[in-house]
Amino acid sequence: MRLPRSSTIDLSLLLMTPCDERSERKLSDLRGQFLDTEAYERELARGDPLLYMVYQNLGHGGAGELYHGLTVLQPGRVGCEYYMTKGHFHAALDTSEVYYCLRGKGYMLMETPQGDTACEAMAPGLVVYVPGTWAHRMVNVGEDPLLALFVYPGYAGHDYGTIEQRGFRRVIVERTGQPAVVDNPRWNRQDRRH
Ligand code: S6P
Ligand code: ZN
Repeated sequence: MRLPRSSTIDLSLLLMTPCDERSERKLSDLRGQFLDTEAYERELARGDPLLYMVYQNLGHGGAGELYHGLTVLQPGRVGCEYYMTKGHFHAALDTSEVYYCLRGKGYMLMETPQGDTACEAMAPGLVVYVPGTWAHRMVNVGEDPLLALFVYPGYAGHDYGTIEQRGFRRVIVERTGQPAVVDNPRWNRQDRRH
């Protein structure tokens, strides 16, 4: 039997507790995604910084279940490109996701397999709806950690391979002190792998 439960999100300690799974991604996990490869190697040589933590409550992936949790994305840049999450399509392509921003300042970059793109602001109180078929990636353009609660169907699964290979069509870089959404010159349009 599935039992009701609650967790606490602590906006100062930057965590959700209790949770079923806690995972972290470091700069080395995003190899090939940042535009400035020299800056990437330089940062990596300095010590492979933590980019983000994900706290999740899971289940058995059955129809009707909602997985949910907290993403904590650190501030920083590789060259002029802001820290971001790896980004993915859902393996069950048509599954959607809701993000509720709790702290920080950033954007949700999104794109479809056909290459349509969208970008929604993330700031405390803003809710971003990611419809099915849209790949999604959080980008932190602020000085503080970017925190967001997320909820998605338990059977969604993740396709990371497509983004690893083609990147996102748009990237967010700092231009004269401001974030700018620009075309990714290395974006490699190809069909989704799965
Ligand atoms: C899962 C949901 C989030 C992300 C998290 C980290 O569908 O979108 O839990 O997993 O924000 O991003 P990523 O791209 O490394 O999974
Ligand atoms: Zn997702």
